[in-house]
Amino acid sequence: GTGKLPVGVREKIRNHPCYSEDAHHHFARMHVPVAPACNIQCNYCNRKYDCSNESRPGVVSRVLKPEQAVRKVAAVSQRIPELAVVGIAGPGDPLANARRTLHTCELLRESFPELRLCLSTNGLALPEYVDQLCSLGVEHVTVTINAIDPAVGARIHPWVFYEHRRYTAEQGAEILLNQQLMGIEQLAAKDVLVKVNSVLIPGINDDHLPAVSSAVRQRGAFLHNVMPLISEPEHGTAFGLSGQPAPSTAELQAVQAKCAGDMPQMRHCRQCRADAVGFLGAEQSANLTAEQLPEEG
Ligand code: CLF
Ligand code: SF4
Repeated sequence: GTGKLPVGVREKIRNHPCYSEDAHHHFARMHVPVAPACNIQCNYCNRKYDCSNESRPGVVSRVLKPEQAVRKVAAVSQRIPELAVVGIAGPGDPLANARRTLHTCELLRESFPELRLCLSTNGLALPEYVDQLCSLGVEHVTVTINAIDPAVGARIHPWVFYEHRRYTAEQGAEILLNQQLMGIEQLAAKDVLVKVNSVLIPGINDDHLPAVSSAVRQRGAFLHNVMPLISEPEHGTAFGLSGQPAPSTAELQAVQAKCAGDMPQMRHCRQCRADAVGFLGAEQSANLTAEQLPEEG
């Protein structure tokens, strides 16, 4: 749990439904899907669906323009007064769409200064944007890190697109890893609360995630969220087609328990869609779709 954290941090996570398990019954979050593109390839991703780092397969999120996102936040905050956090989590990578993402943050900061801004990224472009994210008041960032060894990373991320060219295999995985770790350190130095998500992929990184946990804790992340691979053929490409199994609940819990020696674990993640709205896991408010919300105004 998060009980051992310093008072200042506890205050900052008090009403964030993902960062505080206690908060998730009382405070709601919403995602605005403003980020369609991605700058890496994950073997568990199908670009037709939402970024699997933070989401599950289903209906494709309709991408919103920044101004539409602000209107949606206005509509949701009227319906759900407990709305505390607005996150940008896809359907691609928020920082591979930096202009749209930063503009959305800017508009939200102006219109809804009381809402917390949250971002989830694969981390490849993170060091480039740390300063801007901080000056826009983004207080929470999630970085998805599935491996701390490029040899393991290369089995999960076959390529990254970095500084105008594509890097494959271990070379790509190493660039991704270095960028992720640098980004975490920079954010932590600026008191941004960094959570790390890891997708548990049996046979690929299950034994390896405790090492990920201790490495990211050393860099200043303070919460680790080990999420199960969603093994549905339409969701994954390489893994899905080769029949890569999803972990059982027992396997997931065993890995979370091993990682818990190093840092607090999130165990209430719902693997939200990039357009999720409402309380985590509360069926009555679960995920109003864009279609249920007014298009304008
Ligand atoms: Fe969204 Fe993610 Fe922010 Fe939460 S979700 S960007 S940290 S506001 Fe939360 Fe959903 Fe799990 Fe993400 S339950 S998938 S951890
Ligand atoms: Fe897909 Fe997200 Fe990975 Fe990009 S970071 S390839 S959108 S799962």
